[in-house]
Amino acid sequence: MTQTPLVEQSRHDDILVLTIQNPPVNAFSPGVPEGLKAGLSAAAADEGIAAVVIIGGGRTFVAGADIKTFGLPREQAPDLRGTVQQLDAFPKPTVAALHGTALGGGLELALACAYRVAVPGARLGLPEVKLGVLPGAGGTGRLPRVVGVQKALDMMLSGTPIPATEARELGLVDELIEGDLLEGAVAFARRVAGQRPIPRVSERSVQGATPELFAAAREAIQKSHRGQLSPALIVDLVELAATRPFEEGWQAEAQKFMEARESPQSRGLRHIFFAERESAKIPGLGKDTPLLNIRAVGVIGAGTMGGGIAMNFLNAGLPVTIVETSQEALDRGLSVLRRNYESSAKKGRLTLDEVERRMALLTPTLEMTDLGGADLIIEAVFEDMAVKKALFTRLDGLARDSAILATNTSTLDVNEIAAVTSRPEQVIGLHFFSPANVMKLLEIVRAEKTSDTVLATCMALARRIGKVGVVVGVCDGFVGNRMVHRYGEEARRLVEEGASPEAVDAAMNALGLPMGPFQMTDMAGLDIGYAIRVHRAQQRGEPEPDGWLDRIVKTGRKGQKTGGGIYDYDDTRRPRPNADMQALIEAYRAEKGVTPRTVSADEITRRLTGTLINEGARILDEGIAQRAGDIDVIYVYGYGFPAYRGGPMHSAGEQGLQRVVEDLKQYGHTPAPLLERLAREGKTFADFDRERARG
Ligand code: 3H9
Repeated sequence: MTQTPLVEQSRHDDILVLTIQNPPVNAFSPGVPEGLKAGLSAAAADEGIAAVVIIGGGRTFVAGADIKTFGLPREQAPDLRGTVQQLDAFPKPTVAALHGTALGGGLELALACAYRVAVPGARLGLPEVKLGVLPGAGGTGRLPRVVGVQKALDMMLSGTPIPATEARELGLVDELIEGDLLEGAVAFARRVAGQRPIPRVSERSVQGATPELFAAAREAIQKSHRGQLSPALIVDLVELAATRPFEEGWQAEAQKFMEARESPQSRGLRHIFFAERESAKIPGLGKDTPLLNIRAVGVIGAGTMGGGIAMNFLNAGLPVTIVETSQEALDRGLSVLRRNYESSAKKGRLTLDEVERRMALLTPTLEMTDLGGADLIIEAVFEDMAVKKALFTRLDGLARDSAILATNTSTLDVNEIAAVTSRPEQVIGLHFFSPANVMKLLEIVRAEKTSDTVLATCMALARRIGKVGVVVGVCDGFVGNRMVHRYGEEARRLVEEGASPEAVDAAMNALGLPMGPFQMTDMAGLDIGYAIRVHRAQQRGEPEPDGWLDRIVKTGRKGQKTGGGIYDYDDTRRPRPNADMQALIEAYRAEKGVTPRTVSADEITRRLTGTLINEGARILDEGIAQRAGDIDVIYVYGYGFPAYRGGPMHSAGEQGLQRVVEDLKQYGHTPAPLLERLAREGKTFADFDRERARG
């Protein structure tokens, strides 16, 4: 029988098994459809074959279409739809045998088979929405025919896979196989081989469709997927599936899939998908770098940051010793932590038993010496170099020799901190983002002497606690805060020139950021940014900062925590303009002789993203970030930059770098040399990443 290298054919008496061998995730790459079609044709022609089993080799069934081929012209894309059609019309029973993940095109392939069997640990889903596309190989038509409209919409709009056990209850899986999957699937195929008619999902009717349900789904996605294209297309297609013949939906789906695939939103989301995976790779750090075993963690400081950091490890089942300087601060920290868990339990995300299990892993103490058993100690104390140095000197004396000493500083020089210890190779920055138990980003700050083992251990640990770890170099603010600092400056300038804080925030909200710069400032606390500006001015020998925002801080309004800052807040924490603050801004402009002008939303977004891109280019050039993609990952996971715009550096490519350069010049900024060079050469930051990877 003809075989392609990606699909193996093997005969088990009267059953033909087609094994997809395309590691690591058996994506539907070129060669897979050819192999499957050849196998199916062979099975159809061979009278000795009664049924076909399709299974994935290695760790998983098919994890979907090959996303790398999404940039190819339509004619060159692997023919998943053709394969699905061949399966749907196949004259003999077909059985999809699922393990690992059956995702996207993988599940669509399985849905086109007559039967599906799975190991209990398998997961099934249609995650296309996360890539800005929609199920494009019959998923929008077939899934509602099996699990009903509501469940199908839930699965497609969330993109979250369901366990095989649930899929069995829903009828999406016909049988769970407890033992060897291949053996079980072949036995199942033999049992159903003679059954006629062959069940075909496309011939079923759709249950549970009402106009109200679709109206509710459309309303819900306005909130959950604000500004995104593909969720609305998914709802339209499921409605079509529910109200029109299967064939009509199938044709419309092909067209809408291509529309979504070609969209800038899908390009942005695909970029982030690959950039996130790329960011886990550190040039020069071999896969065989030995790792330290982290069995117990110490956290210094039980404030908002320390408590949030501790929760990450407790959630992952790691014991944490948390240290404070006073009983009162310790008690307060612990009660906040408990309240956080209890509120998760109220929302049904945790059981009360689990709350207790996690709390039991926590040891509160006032004694620093109790950290002697920890393999990793993270400090989250006041942002002051003298305080940190004294602390690290002390830690060096009491921590076990192999322990990693980490600082959660967001601005200070990690090299300087490391230098006070006798083990600078064990010192690293672990910069969590607030709220630390929620935000997915972890900037892993590699200091000059940080060892490969410590770095690799921290990267692995990030994964273990569900964070996206991105390696950055030492500089003031590292990547994220250094860029946000410039962004904040530009936002304040916009207000000075005439824009209202509300207009600035609204423009960024419209771009897809959940918070604009001033909403963010009010949440973080105005005093935090002010302290940094004072510190910088002192360092540079400049006069005390006295911008309009500094003046607001001096009125005592520090943001949400004092009930108001730039804005007022009601119980729902919705910002409302405050007349006194508006008057303060107007008086400031008058004092500076500024005649306020109208600033358009377009100018606001261009200037703010432009400053991010410009600082990002400098960071990249200096090697503080390894790749532009890393910067994008930082901005998406740490600052809420919409993933469907692919992060600031990717968005620069979408706009054209030349335009970014022109904008910067128009508004009085000097473009970074790297940005200017790439713009001149007609390149993007992705080109730069490729250049750097080639060395
Ligand atoms: C679709 O199916 C469209 C159809 O409806 C219609 C078509 C007409 N393609 O994540 P990992 C790579 S849309 C290409 O680190 P894990 C990944 O880049 C698709 N490559 O492993 C990485 O490469 P590298 C719907 C892919 O165990 C390596 O595999 N499907 C794909 O943590 C390992 O990945 C999805 O959206 C792919 N589809 O997680 C599923 N998937 O080693 C997307 C992975 O070079 N994938 N790679 O860095 C995932 O969610 C996770 O990768 C998965 C494994 C859960 C499968």
